[in-house]
Amino acid sequence: MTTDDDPALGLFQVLRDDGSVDEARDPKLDDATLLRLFRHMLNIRIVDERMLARQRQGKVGFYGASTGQEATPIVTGMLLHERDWVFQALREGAIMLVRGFPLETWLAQIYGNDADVAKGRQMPMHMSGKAVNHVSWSSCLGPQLPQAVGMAWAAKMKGHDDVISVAFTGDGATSEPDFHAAMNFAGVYRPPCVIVCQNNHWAISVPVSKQTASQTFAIKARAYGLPGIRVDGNDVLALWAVLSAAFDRARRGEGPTFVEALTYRIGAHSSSDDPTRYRSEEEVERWRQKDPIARFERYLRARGLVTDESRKAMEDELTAEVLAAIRAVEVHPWPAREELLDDVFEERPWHLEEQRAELVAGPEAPKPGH
Ligand SMILES: Cc1ncc(C[n+]2csc(CCOP(=O)(O)OP(=O)(O)O)c2C)c(N)n1
Ligand SMILES: [Mg+2]
Repeated sequence: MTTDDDPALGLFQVLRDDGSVDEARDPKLDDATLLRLFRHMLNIRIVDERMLARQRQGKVGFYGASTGQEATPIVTGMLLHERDWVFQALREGAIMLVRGFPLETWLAQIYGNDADVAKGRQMPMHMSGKAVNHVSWSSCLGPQLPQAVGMAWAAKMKGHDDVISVAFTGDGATSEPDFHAAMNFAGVYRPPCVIVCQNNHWAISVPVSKQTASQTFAIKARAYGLPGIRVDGNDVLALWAVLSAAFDRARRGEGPTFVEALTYRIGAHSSSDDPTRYRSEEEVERWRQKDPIARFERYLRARGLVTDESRKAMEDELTAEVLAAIRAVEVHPWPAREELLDDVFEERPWHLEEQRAELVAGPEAPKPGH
């Protein structure tokens, strides 16, 4: 077997750079699905641009964009069923939007205001939604992986045969003990889960060459006894083929899969990072040429599904929707401060009563936007 024939060492691709496809691997999606994929990708790119600007204006404290990495979360969101579970890392929040979570409520998490389902108690970009079975990630890297494996295992034990869970990790988080614990449990107990590594080449300033000596991340799966497959993470059609096969396999009770999606973080790690300190503009430019949205757009144009006019109309419409949602969310006040100590105990013990009384007697926080 050559490297290219080995799914853990080769790179599964469908879309060529010129917009043509590998016919043998093409998942042959219908026009409406192709356009929905494109629309969702464009949407999160616009959200990211606008929210990074809001962060610079001091309206929100922190933001982590998925620019350049939109394809994996959008394809995942489109493929999942209503009862499936998602355990995201930093850059997969858009899955919630694809699964029908309202943008305004999603944004409220970033503002931490009273429209946030988590009541403003999480750092920005740690969104969750019970309505879409989406679990917030933890700022410390890795815990979402054993959580997802446990969730799938629980579903299996309860006989919920149609439910799968999907977990995400970055390349950097594969060095965390939780990654290895999750992969080992997945291999041994074979719950219906899929673990996806978004290999974007960097963990803040640490390159993949300092993260692992393995030939690829996908090959790590072999040691744990589960299939590993390496896919072009900037190729929407390849992701569709690989992820749908992995999800179906889990759904059929045939066990977990580990997927490495090769991609690149075009922007900064987060609003607190300056990537010019550790990587070259030439490298970024090389990856800009592989932009997943532009590449998919070339394919859609070649199929006659996107024209200059339809592209502009879609972008204008999405931008108007995003700006409307931002305006709507920004009028919300902070959560009432007396709520801060709710939900800890069923009945508040005396020491929390005391702290609550002190909190309420103290000075008020400034209103949002000031
Ligand atoms: C246990 C732990 N160590 C370090 C950090 C600081 N940190 C936050 S994000 C990050 C890089 C993560 O890289 P990767 O897993 O590749 O994900 P990416 O940000 O590239 O999507 C680091 C080191 C942390 N949050 N938790
Ligand atoms: Mg990374």
